[in-house]
Amino acid sequence: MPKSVIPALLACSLFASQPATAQEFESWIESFKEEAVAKGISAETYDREMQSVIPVQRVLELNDSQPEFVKGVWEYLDTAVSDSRISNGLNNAAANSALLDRIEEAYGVDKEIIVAIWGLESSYGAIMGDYDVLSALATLGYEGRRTSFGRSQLIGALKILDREYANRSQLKGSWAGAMGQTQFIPTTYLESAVDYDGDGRRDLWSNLGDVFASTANYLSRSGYVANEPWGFEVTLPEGFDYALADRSNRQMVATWASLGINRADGVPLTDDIDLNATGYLIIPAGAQGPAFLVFNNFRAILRYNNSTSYALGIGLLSDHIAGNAEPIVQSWPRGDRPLSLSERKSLQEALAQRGYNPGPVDGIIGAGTKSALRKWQRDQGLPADGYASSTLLTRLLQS
Ligand SMILES: [Ca+2]
Repeated sequence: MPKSVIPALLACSLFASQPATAQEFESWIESFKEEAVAKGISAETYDREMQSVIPVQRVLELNDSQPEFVKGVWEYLDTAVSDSRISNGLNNAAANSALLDRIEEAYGVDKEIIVAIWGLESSYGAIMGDYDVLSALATLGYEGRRTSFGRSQLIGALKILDREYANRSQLKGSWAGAMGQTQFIPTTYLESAVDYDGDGRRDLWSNLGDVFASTANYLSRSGYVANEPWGFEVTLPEGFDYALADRSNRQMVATWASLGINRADGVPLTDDIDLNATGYLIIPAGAQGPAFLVFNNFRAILRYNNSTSYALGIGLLSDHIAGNAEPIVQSWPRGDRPLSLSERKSLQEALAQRGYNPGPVDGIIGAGTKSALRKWQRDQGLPADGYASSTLLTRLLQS
């Protein structure tokens, strides 16, 4: 086989100002072969598939970008659980009800959750990404802040081809290598994708049996249990200690009930639920917004995408698809907004200047910053929710 060659035109357009870099990319593709072969990729597959791989400028740009502004969780949910996504979800669930019933039964994963993930990941198969996955992952693996991710996923993508689970022409996805109707990265695909219809292929692009079964299988492996709630909105009593609303603070339903927490829809917290089930509280927009008590299935959804907004979007959308959605009672603080990256750094600097130790000034609101913020809030007589909003920053800077 010929050595890997970057088509000259594309290489020029990408590295026009850095002619040496195209050569370096090509050399890297050649040198990476040894690692790929050591990890079980046949030399034939590597040579055949990697000769057409090219670096993708847009992938480099997206990999480098750190967004300055963040959406409020309510803005995210406006899109994630929009009227059109709900009605499309109901239509798609109805059109595939027999298949979804079989897969729900086989995997022990509620079909509404599968449909909600399908809806958020690709708008029910409409938007799957059309990057050549090998090129996108080779670009990430070559340089930048995700080389380790890019390289391991590139090996995974090559394994998919080596084992003939899918064709190269099918291997399209997002700029970060997420593929098909429920956006599996290659290693997840290898671990959890299922050939449900038994044709020898794990077709996450066009076979809905494979798509739904793979998603259910992944959730099941992540600890999902059928017929248990993902969570629901709750009301907190006057004077509640918001520091208890923390992912690490998992308590039994009976304990939360004893603290005066109720379901927002008026149903007693202890009705129709295992009192020993453990859950934690989330307040995604701080004390001014709604609170939710979430359970093990919420954590399984987080294994799909480790974002509270995402998991909440899946849970709420699934309730609509199941036909048992309750309106959110407490309103979101739409008049306020989350902090931008530079404002988050200002917050950390201001806390440090005032003797509260938020850790490094990196713009990441982690446990250290939240803890420092809560201490400052307590000293100010404010609810200690650790939520960094625009209003709070203004008040902090004036203190
Ligand atoms: Ca199949």
